[in-house]
Amino acid sequence: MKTWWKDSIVYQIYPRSFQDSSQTEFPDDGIGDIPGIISRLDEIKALGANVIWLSPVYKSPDADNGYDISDYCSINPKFGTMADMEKLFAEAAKHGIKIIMDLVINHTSDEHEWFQKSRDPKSPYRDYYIWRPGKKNRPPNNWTTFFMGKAWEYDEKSGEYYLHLFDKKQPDLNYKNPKVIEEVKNILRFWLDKGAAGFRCDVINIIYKTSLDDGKRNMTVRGIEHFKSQEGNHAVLRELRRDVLDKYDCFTVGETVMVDLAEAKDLCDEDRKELNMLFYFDHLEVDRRIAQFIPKKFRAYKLLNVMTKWQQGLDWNAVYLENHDQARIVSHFGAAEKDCTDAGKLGKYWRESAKMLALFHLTLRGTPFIYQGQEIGMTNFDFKNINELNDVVSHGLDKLMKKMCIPSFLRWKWIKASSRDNARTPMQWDDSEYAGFSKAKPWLGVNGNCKYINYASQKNDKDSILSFYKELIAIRKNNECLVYGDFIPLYADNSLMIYRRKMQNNANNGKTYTVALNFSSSTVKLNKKVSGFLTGDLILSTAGSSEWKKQLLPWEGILLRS
Ligand code: TEU
Repeated sequence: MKTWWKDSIVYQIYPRSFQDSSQTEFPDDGIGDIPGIISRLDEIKALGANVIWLSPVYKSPDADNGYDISDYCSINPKFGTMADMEKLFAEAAKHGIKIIMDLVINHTSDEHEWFQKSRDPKSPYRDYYIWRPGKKNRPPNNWTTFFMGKAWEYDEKSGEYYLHLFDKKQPDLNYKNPKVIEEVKNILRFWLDKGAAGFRCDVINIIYKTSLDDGKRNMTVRGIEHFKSQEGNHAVLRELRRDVLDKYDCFTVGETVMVDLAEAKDLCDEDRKELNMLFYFDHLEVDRRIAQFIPKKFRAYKLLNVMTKWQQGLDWNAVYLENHDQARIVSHFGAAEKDCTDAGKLGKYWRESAKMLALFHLTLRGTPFIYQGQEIGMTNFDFKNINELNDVVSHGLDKLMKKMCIPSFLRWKWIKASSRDNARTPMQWDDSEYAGFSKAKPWLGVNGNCKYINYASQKNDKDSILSFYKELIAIRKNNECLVYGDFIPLYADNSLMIYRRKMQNNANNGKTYTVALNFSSSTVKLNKKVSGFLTGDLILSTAGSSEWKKQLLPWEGILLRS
């Protein structure tokens, strides 16, 4: 079934790093803010996006940059006021842009009033969280967190431990308590009534803890079998949908950790009425071991296999290559730093590979989510050591690896490739000292390559990555086959990938689109068998080729229509 959110292009904003302004209580403080976002709505519209996913702007002590919320219905003064937020909804609407909010309800901040009250064992808020006595001076069970280390923290005042699956400043809420679900419903209503068009739901498949028994041995998160995609979790989602979400014209996209296809199908099956779509991680882990930390060789056929599984397995996909937790895609799958002839500068095929990845992203079936800076090919950061990083996960990982006696050069190599700060450096608007992001020194270092990679230099350049994104988004908007068509894999090897998009029952006048992508720095000559898949007219080439010559240039991608 067609709906507006399936036809949409979503743009994710990480407010802290998007645009600073002089118009908050903390003017020009090197931290992005809501008035800053308002000042950039023209750019978002010009890209062709019509929905913004806003990472958290709520009141927060910022132990995890806003993913630790201390008041769901007020705005962090660093970002502005509720009046600024209301203005953002109104101004965005004038630009034809809707906004979805980040819903972080697995946990709150330990500074949330509910948690502070719950520290008193007699408080009616006690059961909002998961408190348990220790076992002979040890935590209640052997679970570990997503951020490394034990999942329980002892609280002197309470004389008991509380559960936290992320940082110790992020205590988990108790979804066996109906009062917690009622509180969440009120939060949903509050934002929907203000004009939100839906929610991106943080770690939404782990909110319900069925039991607190010890977990099995596990290299990543111990205990996960007791809280991943549990029946109770499905029930909570159905209740939120039935009592609140279905009464508004809105959608939800769930962030689902370590989700498998069967779980995902249940979570976003239209008939079950839980989520509308979800983010999975498999495709970004095809060249990583042990979740996402240790790199291994990229193989295009592995990526095509994973994409085929999800594209065909789910009725509707949320398609993304970047977010605020991931490495920049042009550094990860692309060639931002490869074949570099001049130390400190960009790889020879930075631009080509960024365009090729755009072609990949925007020819998948589903709703595309573009992360700020992706549209200009922003790369991983250029920090020199761990002290320049802010991310709690990078610091936790460094500590853990130190304990395991992993040498410092290896620790840095792995953290460099996977750190969440890769995505969090300030948006590069121009080539000035702070990249046009702020007048003051930003909260996190600006990438030195803002001299070459910035919005201003790409805006009027027909060959830029930005122009390519705009062109492709426009093509996609006018061709429903690129949005709704089936995904059909045709061929892949170590570096080449070919697939087709085709409407069912020959709708769209039987037209199909075929995409061929070269994930390598070599020209690939295509033999008869492979070039046989590539039929039709050349619509677009990332290398600007005007005809199709049975070969793909380094990092070239082509789109054919037949
Ligand atoms: O992320 C969930 C999550 O699993 C990731 O944090 C993952 O563990 C991490 O990226 C490993 O590098 C969500 C948010 O997107 C993230 O920013 C928050 O820190 C986290 O939840 C807790 O709210």
